[in-house]
Amino acid sequence: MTRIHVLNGPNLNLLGRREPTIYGQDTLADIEARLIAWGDARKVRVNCRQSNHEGVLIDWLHEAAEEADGVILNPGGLTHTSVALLDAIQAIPIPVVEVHLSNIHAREDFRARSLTARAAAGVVAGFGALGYELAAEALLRLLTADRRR
Ligand code: CA2
Repeated sequence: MTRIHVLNGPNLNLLGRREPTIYGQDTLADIEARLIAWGDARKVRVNCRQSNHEGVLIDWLHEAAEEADGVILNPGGLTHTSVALLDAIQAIPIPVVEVHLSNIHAREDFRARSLTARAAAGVVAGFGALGYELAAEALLRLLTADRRR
């Protein structure tokens, strides 16, 4: 069975409760429930976690290398600042797909630069909550293609 870990970073626990015009009305629990249903329909085990702490996200990336086939990661604001998170993504041998609810290229200049994307297999941005399912689909195809080689 394919195993995907979905990791969400700082402040994403607030989704659906503040700033709905930027980040949409779905809560993180709504998004996670849809991803789990997506996985159930495809025999993919989806494990979802959120932390406001950089070090915890790094520990979870290391753990994913042992326990998952791939990762979907929304690093939140750490996207733009965290060399440590970039190092952790680079250090693990499984693909990481980066997701952003908003189109980070259409916002403030500082959001257009993603440090973490440098190590990502791909990036989905600007599709709101749907982006997580698009990322899951892309990751699954990547993993399936990998296995055929
Ligand atoms: O668009 C995204 O998914 C972001 O990763 C979200 C981050 C932001 O710093 C990135 O530039 C882009 C912010 C997450 C904060 O989430 C909130 C949700 C509701 C209310 C307040 C913050």
